[in-house]
Amino acid sequence: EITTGINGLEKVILREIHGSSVEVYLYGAHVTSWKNEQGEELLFVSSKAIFKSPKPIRGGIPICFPQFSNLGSLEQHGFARNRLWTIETDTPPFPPNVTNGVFVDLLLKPTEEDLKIWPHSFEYRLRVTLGPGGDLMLTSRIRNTNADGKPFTFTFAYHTYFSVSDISEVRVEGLETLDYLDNLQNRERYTEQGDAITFESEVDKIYLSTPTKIAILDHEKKRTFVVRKDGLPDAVVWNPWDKKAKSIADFGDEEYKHMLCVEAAAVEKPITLKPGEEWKVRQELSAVPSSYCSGQ
Ligand code: TA6
Repeated sequence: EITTGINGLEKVILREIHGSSVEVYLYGAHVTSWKNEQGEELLFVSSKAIFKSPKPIRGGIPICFPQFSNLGSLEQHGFARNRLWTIETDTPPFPPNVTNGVFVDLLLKPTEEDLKIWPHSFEYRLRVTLGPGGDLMLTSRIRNTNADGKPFTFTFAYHTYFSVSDISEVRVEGLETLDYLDNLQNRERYTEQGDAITFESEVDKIYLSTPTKIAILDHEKKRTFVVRKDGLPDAVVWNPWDKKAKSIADFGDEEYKHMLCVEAAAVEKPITLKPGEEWKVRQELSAVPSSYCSGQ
């Protein structure tokens, strides 16, 4: 269903017969809502989010392309998240055939303006799929359509903001003992300790060569988010905590307690595509009941 969202911005609502739903704005191809069959909101969107170009929406799943963070000359996290995407109906089939559930295909191509800041032609197709069990899958296909024979190189992340009851009672499993670049220490390389990650201060880490599956356990809700990713070797974990949150205008002062970003990404090894080449990646999110008790 295509409808008008905040500030007159168009959004698509995907509804699944058992009651789960997803909302994605054409602005930024930005998923802003993912609800389970009980109607619980699983993503965090700040109460101070500004739904107005050129500001990216604070929360949901920003698409970071063609640049993650400040790893290049573009604006922070690139420009795909503050561009107007279009709905594509006659999309070439997605391999693997991602068609179970309900989905919408969104397309982004660079404008003349974009080509001035990033002189490369591309077609970025994003398929947002809500599966029969309420899983949310994002599948990206990015093709180099340069007519000048030139390759291009980019970095990428699905900058997912999960909604959590209380960040101090959340654990992340799957990143133990991995190397990471610490954004709070000049992106120096460290090695993670041996047990699940917990949170008691600002965290901004790019974990490298991570496993396909990462789990985020919410104690109070007895719920585990599972991130399954394909083609995205890195994972960024971010919580601004109190001081940083206060310094971000579109972030409520206390909201850091109720969110955690775990971002499937390609950062350490930028991706290079030759003309005609296509890069296909995906992340699948599920929210399952878990018997996790904090302090285990
Ligand atoms: O993914 C973590 C990060 O790069 C942090 O360093 C912080 O800047 C966050 O993204 C939010 O960035 P944004 O541009 O959306 O405010």
